[in-house]
Amino acid sequence: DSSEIVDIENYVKANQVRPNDDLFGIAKGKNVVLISLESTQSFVINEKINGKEITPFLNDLIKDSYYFPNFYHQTSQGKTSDAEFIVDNSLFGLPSGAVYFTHSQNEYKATPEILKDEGYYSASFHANNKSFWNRDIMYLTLGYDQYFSQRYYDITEENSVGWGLKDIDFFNQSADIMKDIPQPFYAKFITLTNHHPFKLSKEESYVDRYDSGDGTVDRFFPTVRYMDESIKIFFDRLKADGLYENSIFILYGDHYGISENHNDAMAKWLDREITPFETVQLQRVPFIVHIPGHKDTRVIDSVGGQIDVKPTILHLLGIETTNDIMFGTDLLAENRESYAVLRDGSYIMEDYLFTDSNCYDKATGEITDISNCEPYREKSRQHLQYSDQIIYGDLLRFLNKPENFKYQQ
Ligand code: GP9
Ligand code: MN
Repeated sequence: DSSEIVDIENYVKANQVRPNDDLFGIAKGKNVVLISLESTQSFVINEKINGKEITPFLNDLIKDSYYFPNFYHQTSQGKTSDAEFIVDNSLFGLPSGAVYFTHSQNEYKATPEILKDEGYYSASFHANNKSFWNRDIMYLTLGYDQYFSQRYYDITEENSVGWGLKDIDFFNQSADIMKDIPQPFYAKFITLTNHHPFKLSKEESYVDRYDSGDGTVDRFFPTVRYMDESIKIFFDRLKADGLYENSIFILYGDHYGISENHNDAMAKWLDREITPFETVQLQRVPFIVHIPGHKDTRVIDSVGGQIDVKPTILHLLGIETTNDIMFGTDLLAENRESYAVLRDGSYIMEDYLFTDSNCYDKATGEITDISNCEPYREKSRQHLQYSDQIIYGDLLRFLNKPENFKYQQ
């Protein structure tokens, strides 16, 4: 009932972290270009296959950005849609099923809705059927003004592979569409070529396949490389079209591409056994914040996750979040705790990692005394439980309609 939200609100307010004074509002009024990197895990960043970089463009971009090597995806069965949900709401997806399907009629206060009040227009660009993951319905709920789905793209057999339109064609056609959208905008681009089964012709591959003998893992490298190229082309287009300077760029990996079924091939790639500890570490996905013209760029090692993206973006745009119910904290805030909890209850601290009822020392990857993981045990349980309670009970409706809601009943 409505009293539940009071406890949660008190908890969230007591745990808020002050934004970074130097960075708050640094991108005020700028466009936001949000790019979902399909199935991209951090283990490909700054690595080579047969002497060639797997992500040359992202590797360069990182040098001119804030880059977070210890950023985790927090998705579950809702995959890409869970990532979208977490990023836009700073709430977790559900322990099973996809919140995009099961709770699309709830009240939320997602980033597009918040930005609408600041004069922003929001759109999502993705060349798949509009109802996939129930996006057409959920985007309306989340406050998107427009969904440029499959039917807005010219898709032929020639320019398609695997799940659909190839990323290079997707970004080229998206850039055409962008010439006509209002500014400032919050625009999300969901890539697709680097999706299982990672199909791509040899002629279009910029790097070799890996040679583990596990086809899924072997094909993953060329499709990641292809996606990297598509983003380079997109950036070049935005520069040519005069949109680059006026925008900030937020890139995130949506979820793992290589499941635990491929541990043997991954052990070969990493040259070590895939223990439960390594499995959690493999849930790291790239997170890059690129602000054109901004000179303070660095690698930020602290632990974070998709839940932290919303406050990070809003604070860069100079928007206060003190009245929002969020379970993440601004990744650029100075007093932020280095921490992330995954949907399965695993959690990662600065020096320790909890998974599968064991506490691991991150420096060695060895099991250590469980008491080392104790400090974040309750918090981890609480965050997931509160977030679920909000979604199952549609509790944000009590906050979004303050005129109908009395705190003291
Ligand atoms: C489909 C794309 C991929 O539209 O988002 O979905 P996934 O299987 O990764 O959730
Ligand atoms: Mn995906």
